Amino acid sequence: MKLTTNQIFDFNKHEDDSYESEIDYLNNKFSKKGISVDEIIKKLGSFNVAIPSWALGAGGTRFGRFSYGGEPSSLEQKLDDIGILNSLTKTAGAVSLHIPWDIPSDVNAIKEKAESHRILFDAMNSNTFQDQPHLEHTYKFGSLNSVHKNAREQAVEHNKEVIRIGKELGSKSLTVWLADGANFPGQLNFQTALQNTEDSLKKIYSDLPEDWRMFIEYKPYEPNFYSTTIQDWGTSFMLANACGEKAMTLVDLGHHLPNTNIEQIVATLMLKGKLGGFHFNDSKYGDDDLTVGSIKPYSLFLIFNELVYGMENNSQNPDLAWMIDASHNTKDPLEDLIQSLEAILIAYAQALLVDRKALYEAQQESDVVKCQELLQDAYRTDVRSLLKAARKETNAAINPLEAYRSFKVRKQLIEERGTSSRASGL
Ligand code: LRH
Ligand code: MN
Ligand code: MN
Repeated sequence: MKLTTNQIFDFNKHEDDSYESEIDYLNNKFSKKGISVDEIIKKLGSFNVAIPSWALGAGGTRFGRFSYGGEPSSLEQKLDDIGILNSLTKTAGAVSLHIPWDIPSDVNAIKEKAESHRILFDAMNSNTFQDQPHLEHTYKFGSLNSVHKNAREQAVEHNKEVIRIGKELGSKSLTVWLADGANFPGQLNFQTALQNTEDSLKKIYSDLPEDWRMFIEYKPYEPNFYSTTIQDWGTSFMLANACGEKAMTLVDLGHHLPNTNIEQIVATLMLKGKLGGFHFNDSKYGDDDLTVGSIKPYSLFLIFNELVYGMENNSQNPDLAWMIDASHNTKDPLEDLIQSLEAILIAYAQALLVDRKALYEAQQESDVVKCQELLQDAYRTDVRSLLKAARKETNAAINPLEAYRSFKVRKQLIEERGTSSRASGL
């Protein structure tokens, strides 16, 4: 199924337009501080986040998986789902594919399908954390870090193959996340594992086209519970530096130990021009992959505060690749993604409202109270009217979640695809 511009237009006609007076209020309040609400609306309208192909089906845990019905069972259908999200929000104009979960059988047909929904191919994800039926060597004890040369070579080859597929699709980046590590002390020689990883990454990097980037994702634990070879941003940063200019660190919000100051990591990486990409999600305990902004919205705001500062001040850091990396068991996956997109834009809008000039002055005077007040003044502003205005201007649905429900999208998807279709992925 596909949502048409006319359907969205008709939906918007019946929406309450009282948000416009809220914008007048915000305009009044913030123009006095030299902050243009119109500029913010423009920035929100042009913000785009890639949707991971594995978030379109119901996720699961090792204890079970509960299907939602109407799940996409092919890459084409996944693109159709993202098309729906993009028509509703105009913020989801890209997909991030995972190979081999999403190997296109007919590249041209996939490209055509993506074009018909105006979807671009964002970062390609390689997968050396699972064995595949046709593979000769197992990744049970590691891939790029393996003590077995054959497994390392196979994993390097796989990443090169992902680059080849990505080139055909028009992608410009590769994300490498490794599960490599150890479950028990003594299992691995840490130094050899790190050195093998570096050498393998350099081999992959040598195949990277000039206009591509390679993102190195870190994670402290899971599936290995004693050590992970690329465990933190420092290790990723070090490896990216060893590879070269086109290699950068990717921050996944769920890949930190509790209470890690992620916003400070963002600031450090942007200062050094090495923040490449972002995986948005939220968590209470570990890599929970919950809906963005559902647990710690203030942290998300503080992270965006650093991202906005970096985007305005760090020309040494290239444009960031934004992606959602969330999936779970109990919500309609498309509704969940709409909520995540909303939370991202809210945090972004609030960060754009920070009075940076006043903050700079308060910092120079070490006025700690004022500094906090300035950040919280932005955070406590209800910016949802700005999102609505941005959506109206881009011909998206003013209220995407309501529109999704009023169009009965899930019901139609279930009618088309059945209740037992199964999306590939986690
Ligand atoms: C690992 C991860 C990584 C994978 C995805 C499926 O936890 O965040 O980005 O590619 O999940
Ligand atoms: Mn991730
Ligand atoms: Mn993860």
